Amino acid sequence: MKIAIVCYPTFGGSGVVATELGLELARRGHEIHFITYSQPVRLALLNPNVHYHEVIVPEYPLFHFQPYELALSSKLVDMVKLYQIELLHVHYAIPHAYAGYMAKQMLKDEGIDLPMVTTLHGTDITLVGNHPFYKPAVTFSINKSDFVTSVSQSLKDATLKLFQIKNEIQVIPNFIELDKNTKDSSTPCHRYVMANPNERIVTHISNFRKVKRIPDVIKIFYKIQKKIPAKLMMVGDGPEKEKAERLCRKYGIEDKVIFFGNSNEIDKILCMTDLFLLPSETESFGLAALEAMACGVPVISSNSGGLPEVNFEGISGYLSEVGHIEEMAHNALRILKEDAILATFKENALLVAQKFDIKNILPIYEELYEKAINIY
Ligand code: GMT
Repeated sequence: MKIAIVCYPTFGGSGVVATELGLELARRGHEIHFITYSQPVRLALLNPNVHYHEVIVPEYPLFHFQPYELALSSKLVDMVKLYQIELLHVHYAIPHAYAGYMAKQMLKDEGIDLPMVTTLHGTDITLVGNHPFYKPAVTFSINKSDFVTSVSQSLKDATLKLFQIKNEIQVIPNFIELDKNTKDSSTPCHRYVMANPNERIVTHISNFRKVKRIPDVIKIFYKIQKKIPAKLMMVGDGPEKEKAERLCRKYGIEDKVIFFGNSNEIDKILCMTDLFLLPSETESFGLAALEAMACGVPVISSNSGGLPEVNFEGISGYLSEVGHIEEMAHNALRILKEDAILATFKENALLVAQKFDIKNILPIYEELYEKAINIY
């Protein structure tokens, strides 16, 4: 199949999922065209089936806001015609589903009809899309998509509750390439660089937005390191990072917390990690938690959104009510204190992650694409 994938190219989960999906589809022989404003961070163009087309938005002083949707839909039209693309798969409703619909309409005018699949990722529904200024356009573009998927049951429920949706929403969970971890396991894990042998390593990875509750991460770690020797690795960048650094100084733990910024070497960081913290206000899925689990790292998370669909209570980690720092720290210590308990949680985390192996999830997307193309 010839498929155009529209996504955000940044470190966010939706872009990562879209990129990994496209790369795996390309490995399976499909022709994949990524269409976005810069090369997706995890995109390796080493496969002849992978193409990347940059959406360029010319700057014009009249525009206070440059019209990205217009440039994207025009690019989609051009690329569909040039490469005879058979299907559009847009990740994140805003503004991708809207631009995709416009492209479809323009193409229809030229006698080209192709299906569009929209995948909802989370904040496009729960935070941004739900804003009254966007809601009518988001509702419209979801309803005009030929097929709609959501990354968790929880996100599906939220979408149906918040929007007037006429379409079926198919839940297709996010996935992980487990083979990659086995392939890379020959790379040595330089744990000794980050911590002393007696120290546990706790990690958080995110875009440091408010929804991630970064101060909770620091507060939970503060309680952990009071009881056992430990280090905290904070990976990612975003608006809450500076506040987090200040909080570490306030608690006097700055020498135990390492801020890495954005990294392309998540696997190398996770291989050293004993415990992953994700105390978010909400997560439609929590891809970062799954990535940790795939490296055999148990997770302490909040019990909100799609997290209970990924992190299994008492098995791959523990879940607490949002903001329940005391309980999260207590559960973290339950996992970290004894080697044998930690080893069991690590094993279980990996077992749960296997449920989300890309090998199980990709055929579901392929089946959906085939159905969509055959209908058209
Ligand atoms: O977590 C973020 O703020 C980034 C956001 C995104 O759009 O990239 O992540 C969302 O999509 C991910 C991939 O499907 C999910 O794993 C995240 O849980 C979801 N984030 C939220 O719902 C807050």
